[in-house]
Amino acid sequence: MTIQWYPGHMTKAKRMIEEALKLVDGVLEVVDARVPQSSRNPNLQDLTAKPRLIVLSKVDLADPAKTEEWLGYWRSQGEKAVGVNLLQGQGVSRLRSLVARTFAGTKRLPRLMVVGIPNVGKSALINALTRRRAAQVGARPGITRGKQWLSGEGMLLLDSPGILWPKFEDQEVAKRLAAVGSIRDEVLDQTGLASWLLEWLSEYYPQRLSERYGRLGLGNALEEIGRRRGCLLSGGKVDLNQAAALVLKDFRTGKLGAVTLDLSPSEVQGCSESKNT
Ligand SMILES: Nc1nc2c(ncn2[C@@H]2O[C@H](COP(=O)(O)OP(=O)(O)OP(=O)(O)O)[C@@H](O)[C@H]2O)c(=O)[nH]1
Ligand SMILES: [Mg+2]
Repeated sequence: MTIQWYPGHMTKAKRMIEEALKLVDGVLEVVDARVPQSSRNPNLQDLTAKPRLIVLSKVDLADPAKTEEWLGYWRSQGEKAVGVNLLQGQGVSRLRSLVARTFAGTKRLPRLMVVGIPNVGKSALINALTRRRAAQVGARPGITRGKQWLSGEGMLLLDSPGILWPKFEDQEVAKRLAAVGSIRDEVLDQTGLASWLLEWLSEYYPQRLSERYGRLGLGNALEEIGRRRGCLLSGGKVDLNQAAALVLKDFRTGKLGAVTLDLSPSEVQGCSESKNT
């Protein structure tokens, strides 16, 4: 299974972002807390030297200890970083004050572009900051296409389409991004991805798996889950596609617990070097 997804609209979006970056005072880089390292687009980091704040979204779905470690690590590197749960508005006022402090010297209302890979919550963040529902949000990658300035109490915000980079050299990164829903499901081998995820979870979070699906034997976990959950084809064979969709949905909606797929800085050596390329 090789994962690749860099459709034409991303090339266009990247150009649009490059142009818009000239007009802004800073960038809010939205990063998914379940993949704090893998979801940072190396292209975006090269694009601008303007002030940047890292917004770690979906902390409700991530391992809290790892979230704290990542935030602490970035701050120790001189970055500004805040964790948020946009479904409940947690962390949003902290982010607001951080923006106010960071751009206190800017004479006009600071103009910030919200950037990040697909499906990390860029539009949800804009809605939280503007207290409106002007930006379209959806549980699939590739929702935002155009660009639009919105005013958000003390700042002007520009939404942008999620973009990836042309080639995943590290396929582990690609699988993690696919697992959290940042890569279009239609381009994925879902049964391969679900089997990989189950194997990963059985190594790092085994009790979460057994809490959800019961104890799994040494055989094919996906098949066993499919059988237990009644994902069957006529004739009684397990429908692996249906079982895979069920496992991925459970993971993405947090039913397999709060899980972080990337190792934390202390677990990884040389983590200041981007692993995304
Ligand atoms: N659990 C949880 N879900 C969130 C959070 N933030 C956003 N979401 C959900 O994540 C999904 C994607 O949100 P969007 O705001 O559309 O993401 P986006 O980054 O704008 O995506 P594209 O426009 O497709 O690039 C939606 O289903 C949101 O409800 C969060 O903090 N926690
Ligand atoms: Mg969007």
